[in-house]
This record gives sequence, C-alpha cells and structure tokens, in this order.
Amino acid sequence: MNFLLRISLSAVMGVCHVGANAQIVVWSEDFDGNGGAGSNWGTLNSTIGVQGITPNVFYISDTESGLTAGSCGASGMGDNSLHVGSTTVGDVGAAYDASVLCLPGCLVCDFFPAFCSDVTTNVRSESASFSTVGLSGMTIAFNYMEFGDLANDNAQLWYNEGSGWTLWTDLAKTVCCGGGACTGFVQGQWTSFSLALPAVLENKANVQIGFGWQNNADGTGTDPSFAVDDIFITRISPLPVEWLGAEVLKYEDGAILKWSTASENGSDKFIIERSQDGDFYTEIGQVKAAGNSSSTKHYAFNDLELEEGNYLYRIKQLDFDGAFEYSKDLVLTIMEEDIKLRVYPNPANDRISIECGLSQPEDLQLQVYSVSGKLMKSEGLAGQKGSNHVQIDVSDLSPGVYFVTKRSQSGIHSTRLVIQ
Ligand SMILES: [Ca+2]
Ligand SMILES: [Ca+2]
Ligand SMILES: [Ca+2]
Ligand SMILES: [Ca+2]
Repeated sequence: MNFLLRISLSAVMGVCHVGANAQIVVWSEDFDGNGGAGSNWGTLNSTIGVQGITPNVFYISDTESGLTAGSCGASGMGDNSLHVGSTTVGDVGAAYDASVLCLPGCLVCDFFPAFCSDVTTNVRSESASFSTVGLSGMTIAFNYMEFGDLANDNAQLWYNEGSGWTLWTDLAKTVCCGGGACTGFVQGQWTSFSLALPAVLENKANVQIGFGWQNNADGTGTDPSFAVDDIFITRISPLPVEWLGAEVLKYEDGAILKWSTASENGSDKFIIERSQDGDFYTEIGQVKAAGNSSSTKHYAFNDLELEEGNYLYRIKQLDFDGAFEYSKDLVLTIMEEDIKLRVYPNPANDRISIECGLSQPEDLQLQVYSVSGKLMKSEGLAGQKGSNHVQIDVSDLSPGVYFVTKRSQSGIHSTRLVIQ
C-alpha cells in the first residue's frame, strides 16, 4: 500500500501568463469554468485500456490547486486543476492508489478492505473539440506535475486531429517541492511545459487534446500522480496579411478596386467599405481571402453605376480570429461625363429617362433595340459637354427585354432595359 494523503503547503496564488503580446490565444482551459467542471473540457475519464475494479480516476477540483510554475503543491487556493486521484479514497489531490491486489492473509487488506482491489488504470481525460481552421504555427503550454513510477504509473499528452487519438508525447516526470526527487512525503512542484503543435493539428475543424494516465497494481508508486492546469494553445501573430498594394481605377461611372498580397496568415476575408464624407463608411461587399498563402494573390472588386461625386474606399482585411486591419483610403471622383449611359426607371412601363455624359459636345443617337436586334425607337440630339437627359416614350413596347444604345463619335454604350 503506498497511498499518501497530501498535505497543503503554503503557496503563492499565481496568474497565468500567456507570454508576449504577439501571441494570440487559440484555445485555453483553466478548469475553473462551469462550477469547476472545466468550461472547455470534454470527457473527464475515457477508458482506453485495461481497468481494474477500483482504478484511479481524473478529477477537476481545488484539492490540487492549479498554481504557477515553481510553486509547491497546495490545496484550497481557489484554483481548480485536472488531476489523478483514487476511487478508493476519493479526490484528495494528485495522489493515487498504487496498491497490490489483495492476497489471502493480507493483514492490511483485512483492516482496509476498500483498498484491496485491482487499481489497474488506463484512462484519458479529453478536452472538448475546438477549431484551428486557418491557423498554423501554434504552441501548447501548461503547468503540470507528474511522478508515479517510471513507465508503469505514468501520464502522457495526447491529441485528436479529428479522426482519432494519437499519443503526442510522454510528459517527463517533474521534481518535487524544493527541486528534489519525489519521495511521497513532499508536495509536487508545478512545472511549465510547452511544445509546438504538429502540422497535423493545423487548419482542422475539430481538434482535441487529452491527458492519459495509466498505472499498474504492483504496490509501487510515489505521489504525486499527475496534475495539470492553465492550458493555453497560442499562435504567434505574424502580420496577418502582407499587402503589395491597393488601388482604385475608374471605368466610366464605376470603380474597380484591385489589391494584392504577398503573403497571408489566417486571413478570412476582405470587406470593402465606401464613404462619401470620409467619416461614415458602409460595407458594400466582401471578397474571400486565401487563408494561408506565401505567394502573390490578386483580388478585385467592382462598384459600378456610381452617381457623380467623390468616393473613398477602404479594404478591411479580417482574420479568422477576428483581428482586422484597413488598407489605405482609395479616392475616386465620378464626374457628370463619366456617367456614359444610365436608364431609369428600369424596369419601366411608360417612359424612360436616359442620362448620358459627354466629355465634349457631340451628336448623340439614342436607340432602343429588341433582343432580336430590331430597332424599336430612335432619338437624335446635339449633346453638350457634361450630362444630357432624354425621355423616351416606351408605352407601346410589349413587355420583355430590350437594349438601349448610345452612339456618338467617342463610342457606343449599351445597357439592358426591361419593359414590364
Ligand atoms: Ca485552474
Ligand atoms: Ca491556475
Ligand atoms: Ca510521463
Ligand atoms: Ca506502480
């Protein structure tokens, strides 16, 4: 029988440190949410191998307080951890039952029959799943303590990338309070751990991490068992998008926005915003981003049929994690003569107004054609520089699709018209 109740020692309550500001938390778990159940945790005890009648089990509680690295183990500090305790004695911190199977004539077993059953354990405590879509370059970090008995009574770190569990690494045994070896009579010492996430966990919709604990029932084993707290999965935030340039080009009465990126990291989408006063911007469209890219990507967005006036555009680049940044402002001016051909109302039933802009005085021919190419209406006028307006009676046209065409020396413009 080698079961030790652990005694609370004084320890300093700590706060968790994620690291430098450049790190963005992808997922975290401190086992303090949901009334102590662990807000992001999934299955507390999942059997993954041979189990005895009274196996050791994972608990989430403050009987082993989740303290900062370097702290000696303590209980009741108001900070839950996930730890391995005993079925026979219950949750008394990171302390397990390493006992033997009871043999006939075993004196201890006569007095403590509850301890005398097979404690063979092979369980895993599993997080709920979380997403790493669009993310790469991640690191897991947590504080933990582990002793036990070499490979016999041992904790490991696992992951599930979405299709099954993989043993990630066998966590090293930690030193005990004061830096010495664990004897079962000193508290464990909280120790920091960090490890890069393997590429297989990048850009996945359902990722889980887990801690395995297994022990045999050979009567040999030294507390602490295993405890863990303050788990953070973070990523270094490089520039989410490296812009190569953004510009707005005028095409007649429309804007063509073009931009390109040299690289993207976790980039979700581009939101195109427009303003006329420079104070208030409204979203006018979105363009899906590449996500992750290290090659040049080109993007474009058209904003057509603008009224005369000044326009400011900006492109908001949004990351999967909600971070965003704006391009510089892109300025465009639409003048009267840029509005080459505008027909309204459209659809129409009795009259249409045609607006057409000219950069110099020219003779204009305005015509309405059927879809089969038959000329239905024709109006000629001496066009002036700037905007010209003409009304045409279309009440005699049967419902359907037509084309309105403007002809002048400087070119032909055409637009679709629906008669209701
Ligand atoms: Ca905690
Ligand atoms: Ca903690
Ligand atoms: Ca281990
Ligand atoms: Ca053992």
